[in-house]
Amino acid sequence: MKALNRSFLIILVVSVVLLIVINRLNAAQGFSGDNTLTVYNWGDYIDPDVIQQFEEETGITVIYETFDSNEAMMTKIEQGGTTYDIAVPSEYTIEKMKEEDLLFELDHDKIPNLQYIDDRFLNLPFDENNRYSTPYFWGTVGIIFNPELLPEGMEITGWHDLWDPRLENQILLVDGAREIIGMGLNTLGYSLNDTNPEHLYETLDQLEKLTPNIRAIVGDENKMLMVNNEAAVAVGWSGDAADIMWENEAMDYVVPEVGSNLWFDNFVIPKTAKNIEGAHEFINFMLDPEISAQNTEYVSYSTPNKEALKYMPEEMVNDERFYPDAALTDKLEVYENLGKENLAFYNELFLQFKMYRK
Ligand code: SPD
Repeated sequence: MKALNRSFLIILVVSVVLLIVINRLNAAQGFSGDNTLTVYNWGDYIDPDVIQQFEEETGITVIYETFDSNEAMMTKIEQGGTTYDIAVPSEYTIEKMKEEDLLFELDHDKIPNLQYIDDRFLNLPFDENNRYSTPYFWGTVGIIFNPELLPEGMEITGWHDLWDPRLENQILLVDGAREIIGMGLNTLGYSLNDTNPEHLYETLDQLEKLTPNIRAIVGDENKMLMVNNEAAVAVGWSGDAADIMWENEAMDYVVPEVGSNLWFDNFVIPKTAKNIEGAHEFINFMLDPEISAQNTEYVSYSTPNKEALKYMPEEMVNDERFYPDAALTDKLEVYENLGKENLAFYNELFLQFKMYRK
C-alpha cells in the first residue's frame, strides 16, 4: 500500500513538473492558449501591478513582450511565427495593419468600458468607429530640457534652438524615423507627412548639420540620461518628459508651435491572436477608470479616459504641457500612413543620418 502511495506521489510530482515546464516553454515561444494572453507593448508602458491585478482577477497568465518602434512591432507580426493577442500600434501603423489585413475587428459588446473614453479620442480618421482599435495613451513630440544645464541666457522655444552651437554634444534624440525626419521637416517649414524627395533630401542635410550637438540617439534610456544630467536637452515623447520631471522638477518641456506631432497609441487584436476572448477582457480591464488612473500615474503618459482623470492628482491633469488644449493640438499634425515606399524612404534617410554620425 505504502509503495503504491509512493509511486502515485512520484507520478503526481513528475506530472506537475512536466506541466510547469511545458507551460514555461510555451510562454517562452509566445504560444497563447485559453489561459494565457500574450501582450506586445512598447517598453516602459504599463504598470506591472496592473498586469498582476488582471491575472488575479481573471486567472489568465500574461506573457509580456516589448518593442521600441512601430516598425519593429509590425515587422515581427508580419513575419509570422508569433501569437500576440494584443499589440499597441500608433495611428499610422494601424492604417497599415488594416491595409494588410493583420487585425481582427473588435466586439464592442465585450468592451463596455469604452464608454469612459473622451469623444475627442474616438472615431478618429485612422480607424472609423473604432472598428479595430481602442485608445490607450496619447501625446506629443517635443523638447525636454534642463534649464540648469543650458548655457547662460539660452532659452528653448522651438526646433531651431537645437542647432545652436552652444549645445555641442548636449542633445539626445529619440530613435524614431518618423519623429526625427518629422522634426527636420517641421524645422524647414514642411509638413511632417511630406513625401517630396527634394524636401526630404533637404531635411537630411539639415539633420546632418545637427550632428555636432547630438550626444546620442536613444530609446527609453533617454529618461535615465536626462535625470542623471548626462545631457541638457532631449527630443522625445511627452510622457517621457513628464516622467523626467517627476524625478527633477527643474526640467521643462516645450512643443514647438511651428509644428510637431500629435500621436495616439491604441490596443488592437492582431490576427496572430489565439485568445480573442481574453484579449477583449484585457482591453476592457485596461479601460476601467480606476485601473487606467493607476496605470497613467505609473506610466506618466496622457490618458484619453475622461473618467480616469477624476482619480488622478490634480497637478497631473491640469498640467497643460501634457494635457494641452485644442489651441495647441490644432497646430499639430498626426502621422499619416505614407505607404510602403515612402516609409521605406524615410527609414533609409534616417539610417543615412545615423551612419553619418559615426
Ligand atoms: N516608452 C513608451 C513610449 C511609447 C510612445 N509611443 C509613442 C508613439 C509615437 N508615434
